[in-house]
Amino acid sequence: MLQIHTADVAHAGTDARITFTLELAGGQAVRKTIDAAFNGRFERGSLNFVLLPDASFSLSAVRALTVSHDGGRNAPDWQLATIVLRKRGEPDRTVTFNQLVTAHSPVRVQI
Ligand SMILES: [Ca+2]
Repeated sequence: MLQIHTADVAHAGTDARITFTLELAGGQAVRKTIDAAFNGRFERGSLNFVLLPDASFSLSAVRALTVSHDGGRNAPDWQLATIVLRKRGEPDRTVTFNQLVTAHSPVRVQI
């Protein structure tokens, strides 16, 4: 599961379609796209939770996390603070972004 914290500053939120990509040791990737307009998600200062389609991997196998969005709807630029990788029985892994994610410009953080 991803626990995503949007920064608490003006215009931080987004309603775009966001894609999260986890790169795993061995070269596999796990990808999930969500609609940030749904149900008030990904607004300023909010915490949102995203379930991954394949949760069979260990968090320790994650090598990089990439976020991108399609620039959809109004004011799509997204001020992303942190993403915490969480899985039962494993320690959390916190990935710090603290940057603006703009349309079609994926932000990749190695962890
Ligand atoms: Ca939103």
